[in-house]
Amino acid sequence: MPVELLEWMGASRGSFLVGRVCLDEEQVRKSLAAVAEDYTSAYAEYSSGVWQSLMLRNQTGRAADALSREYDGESKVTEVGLKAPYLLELIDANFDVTKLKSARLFRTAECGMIVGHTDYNEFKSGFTRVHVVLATHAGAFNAEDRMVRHFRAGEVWFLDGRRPHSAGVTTREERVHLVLDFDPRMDVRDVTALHVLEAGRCIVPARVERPKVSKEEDQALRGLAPLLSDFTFDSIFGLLARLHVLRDEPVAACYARLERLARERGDAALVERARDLRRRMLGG
Ligand code: YCP
Ligand code: CO
Repeated sequence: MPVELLEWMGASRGSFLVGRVCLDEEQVRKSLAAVAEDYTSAYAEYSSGVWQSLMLRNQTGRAADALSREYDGESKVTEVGLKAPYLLELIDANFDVTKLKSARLFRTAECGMIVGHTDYNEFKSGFTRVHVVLATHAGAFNAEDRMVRHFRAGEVWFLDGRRPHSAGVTTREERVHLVLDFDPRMDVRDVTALHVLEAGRCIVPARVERPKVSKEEDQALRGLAPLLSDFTFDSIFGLLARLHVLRDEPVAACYARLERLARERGDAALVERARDLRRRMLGG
């Protein structure tokens, strides 16, 4: 493998706003309604509450192949993709579909989220990943490292999956992203149409500022240790996993907090369960 490619693969640039697409809101609404029953539970182990995905294009053209895959060659439209022609056209009009490996919808609602994780741990190279915001509202967030952002409708983002990140909604209302995985050797700017890059030039990303965790809050969270058990594990983790959305701390801090509670509880099996969860979400 050429040195440049190796270096590039190891490099992590952080996510950034790439551009903007024009959306026909009525058409978006129709497409999302047409596929509303087709979401799968793929990657449910990463979710806390409602977070779902579905395949519009992938290697096989079968939506039931709901996990992402590295492969050579071009993607095929799935039977679910055929129900949302506007979204297929949106992709064709704004991106280089010949370099596209998959097109998915990521949906989150009902105060659900995808918890802090890194992508591509199971892959050799991963992908050049782009998010296009189709339907959103003020309660939708995308977090990365110590930063929380609000992505607006039509915005096109390069998502750096190698940094710990989370996403979700703080209200019941749904948020849907179109997620495009391109050949990892491609730079995001080379798979995105010029008019999309141009349209994004003057957009200032929306950041969400949060107060620090207060001493009282920190103590209250640590006070949960006696209540931690197999029974409460997911519920307590669900709270810790949401903390960085409300308070200024890194996405990945939830795992250290959870492990600390398990240690204070004095339960070796719970400590191992916390460590195992961290490894599965963050890799390594
Ligand atoms: C993926 N990674 O990269 C998945 C999506 C979170 C983990 C869900 O396709
Ligand atoms: Co991810």
